[in-house]
Amino acid sequence: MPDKFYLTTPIYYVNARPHIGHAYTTVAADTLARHKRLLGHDTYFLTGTDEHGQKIGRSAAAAGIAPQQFADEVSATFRDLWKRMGISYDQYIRTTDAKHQRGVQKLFAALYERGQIYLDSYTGQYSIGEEMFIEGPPGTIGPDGKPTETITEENFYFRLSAFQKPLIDLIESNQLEITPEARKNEVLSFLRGNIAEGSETLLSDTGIAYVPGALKDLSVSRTSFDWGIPVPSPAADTTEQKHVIYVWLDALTNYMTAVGYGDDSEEGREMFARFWPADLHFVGKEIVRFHCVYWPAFLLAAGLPLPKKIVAHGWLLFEESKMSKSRGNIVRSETILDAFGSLKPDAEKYEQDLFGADVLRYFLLREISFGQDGSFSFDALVARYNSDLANGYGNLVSRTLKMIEQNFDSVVPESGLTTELTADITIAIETMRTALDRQEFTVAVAASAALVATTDGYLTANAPWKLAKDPTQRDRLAAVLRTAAKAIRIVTALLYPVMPYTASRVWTQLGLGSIERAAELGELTDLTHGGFAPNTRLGLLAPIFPRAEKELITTMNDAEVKPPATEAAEAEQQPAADPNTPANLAEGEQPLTPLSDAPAPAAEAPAKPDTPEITIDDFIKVDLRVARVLVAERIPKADKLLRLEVDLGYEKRQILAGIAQFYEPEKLIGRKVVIVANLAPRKLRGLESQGMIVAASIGDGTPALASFIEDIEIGARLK
Ligand code: ME8
Repeated sequence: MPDKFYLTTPIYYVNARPHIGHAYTTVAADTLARHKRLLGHDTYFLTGTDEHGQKIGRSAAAAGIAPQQFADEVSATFRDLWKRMGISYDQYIRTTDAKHQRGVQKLFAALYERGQIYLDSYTGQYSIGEEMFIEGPPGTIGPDGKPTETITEENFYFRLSAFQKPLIDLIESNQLEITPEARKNEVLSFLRGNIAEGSETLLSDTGIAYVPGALKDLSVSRTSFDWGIPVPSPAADTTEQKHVIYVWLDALTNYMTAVGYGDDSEEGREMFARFWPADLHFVGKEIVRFHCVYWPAFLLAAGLPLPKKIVAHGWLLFEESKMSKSRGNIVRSETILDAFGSLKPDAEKYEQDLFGADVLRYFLLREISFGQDGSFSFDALVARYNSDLANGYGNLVSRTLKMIEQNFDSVVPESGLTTELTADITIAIETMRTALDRQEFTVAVAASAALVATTDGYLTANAPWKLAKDPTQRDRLAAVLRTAAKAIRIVTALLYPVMPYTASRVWTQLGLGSIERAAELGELTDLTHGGFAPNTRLGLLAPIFPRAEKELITTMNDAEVKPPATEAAEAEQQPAADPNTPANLAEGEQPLTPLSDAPAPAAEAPAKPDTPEITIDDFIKVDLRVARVLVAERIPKADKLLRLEVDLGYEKRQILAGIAQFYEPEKLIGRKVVIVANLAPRKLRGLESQGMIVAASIGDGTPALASFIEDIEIGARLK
């Protein structure tokens, strides 16, 4: 009996309705859940909504309704969408559920009783969007691109600092597995701290140096608002103020409360023993730190088992930047369900939705390399649909089945089963299943597309339409069509976790009945066995993937009404730029005069600089452009340099910047910067630097990267 498999998506904030970024994670998890169920695992798939915290409280206030009602309404839009899309979750958890709140209070109390939480007071800069304290002067621009607010709070603190080495050891040894590797390294580099010249270091179990004390204790309660779970006794009895539990401690705990933590009934205890620890948490890359540092630390501190694996995917970009409501570059899944559903005018509404959902599922998993950022566009969606599904899989199914209908009276021919394509089929099964087990969705779906292409090639090479005209070739015709039908059966079973609705339609047309039933009976577990029973009669044939015309692109574009820029009320996750540590410049380079409105530290007025006057013609020679950091990494043996790859929209560049002592590379990824784009290239440490990053020089020369409050598109020129 295969093991149990418990997998989760992040629980989504209810400050805004879902967009296809949320669908992306959910679809990936749903596909994996279906795959695991097919293989017979005792699978449990959890999703839900994150409903507490200041961000939600403020959104509710802006909407003029009570937070609970606001959460109810937005949470329902997620559930409704998942229903339309046929998402097969086993539980939809809400952090306002009473059982969740009980579980969170139980964890808080357990941590307090174990001495892992203590009371202290703190004044600092608080990012409302990120729900976290940030180091920096007042008005620092937070990771969400908005100024922080000064907040003094008496808070409960969690002894996160005590878990620096245990976490490093667990992650380095893969007991806590993090993929992809880049995300694992990002977490490790955060945990190890900034190793500067002369800093005191210790060694992890695998012999890697880290800076002790780099991981600070974490504030885990708030008093400035009350939309959250109250801190329970006995901790609550030690303070006059009313504290609510930090929203991330609340939210992360959902993964346990969903499976019985905090439910002391026999049923609750059994469920917890059956499913905890989670086998896999899917997350977007911006919330890796919460899942790979805070969450395991809370669990270690409470003496509970850790999740086995955290898989972080990249971002869906639309019009070059991360899809988010505040940027107005949102694509809703509903737009795609409606548009593709319209290709099936005779189907019931729920079937139109499931069909549209399958198209979206296929596209997201096939087109966007899992783990990396990928651009979404309606053009690409329609192009991929037509090439892979209408012309590829759909056409293969319809031409094979039509020939069986015409030549064998709709009965899958029995004679002449050949061994042709057997090797290709075996490879497709192995590649697809191994890739799904590794969450390499792109590889998995490509394997099914490869088998479609091979089978198509097989038909073209054997030209059954010619064989059909020659009565002496009847056996050969039977063999060719049976072989093709066999390959289609396998492709369809393989695609079932990816496109459950269309796979079930093809399965019926193949005369195999209900694929859901076959799956339940375990008939899809070992695909090398089984097949067509004698005299299998095809079902009713009908086109599966009608061709999509160009107008569909216009329809979808028109459906996405862009909100005005002022509707930028929503805070969304960004790669955490470090607001405390501005920075830049290649080694030895002079910083330019500040070009951004980055806040200068409060100090006496600076002396007027004695720089020579230039004309506008001189200035215009400097080509300053906005670029996005795609890659940021340290350079071995160069303490000060970071190697960056930036995207200017029209091209990508490598830039070496002397900011390694001020910025952690992973915090720069995704950030927009200003570069001098027409600076002559030069070599530093054997690497070519193709430009320079612009920064203000503050205090004793600490650089602060130029940035904008507005969302500027990459490639934009500063003049
Ligand atoms: O972070 N591309 O909720 P959230 C890809 N409540 N994935 C995207 C995306 C995009 N453009 N936009 C969103 C939270 N996502 C917390 C989580 S978990 C204990 C608490 C997906 O509503 C992706 O999975 O901001 C990302 O991590 C998640 O939605 C963020 O959802």
